[in-house]
Amino acid sequence: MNMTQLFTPDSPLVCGSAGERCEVVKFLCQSDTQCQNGGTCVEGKCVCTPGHTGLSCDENSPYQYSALFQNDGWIALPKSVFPRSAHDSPETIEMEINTSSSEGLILWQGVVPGEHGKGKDFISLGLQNGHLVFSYQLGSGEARIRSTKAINDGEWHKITAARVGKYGYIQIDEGDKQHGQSKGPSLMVNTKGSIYLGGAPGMTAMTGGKFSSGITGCIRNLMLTNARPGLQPAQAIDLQITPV
Ligand SMILES: [Ca+2]
Repeated sequence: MNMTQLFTPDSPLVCGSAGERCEVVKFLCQSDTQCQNGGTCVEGKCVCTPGHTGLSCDENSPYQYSALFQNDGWIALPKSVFPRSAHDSPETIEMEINTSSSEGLILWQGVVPGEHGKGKDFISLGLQNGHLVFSYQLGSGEARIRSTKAINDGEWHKITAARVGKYGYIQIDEGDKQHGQSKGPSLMVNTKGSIYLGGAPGMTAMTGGKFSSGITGCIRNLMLTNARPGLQPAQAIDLQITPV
């Protein structure tokens, strides 16, 4: 590694009571230039770009941050990758997508396979007539937020979908945000199922008839974050994660 090793007197180490100096060798970055391959230095820690890992982002990552979907193929991610805490903590879905599909399921979390999803809590991203639709049901009525522009032009687009309780918005490529909200008093999304990308098993039943096809295209750099104190900066999710 081509970097400075810093001594950090305030690192979390149990020290003796005799007042001896307690030090541990630990890498702490101080600027982005210490993080290789385009990584950024956030609070002393290198946050690596996709495909790189290690304390200074100098190692190639064994993880897969992009996936190609076709013929109703899908990926299941364990629900633990998207933890939910309080009803008032913001949760954010970010990804880049490249598709020519006009209709289809991009992301779904709701019931477990075999259960019918009609009327049950869910959170979803999909395409309708080429437009992105962010939809969720918290228990007392759905929210449906649709992008003003179509995104199925075969180019890469960055998608952000965020929600705090019943209030949500979507944003495409740093453009204007479209806001919306769900009805009624419910604030929590209560979902037991895995997070499905690109499609889902038994899609029509699972989605309560909302989707009958997946998308054809690529998704990369998926990030699912739930703001809680002490949460690390967002990292892209490994799309080779073992299905559950
Ligand atoms: Ca609920």
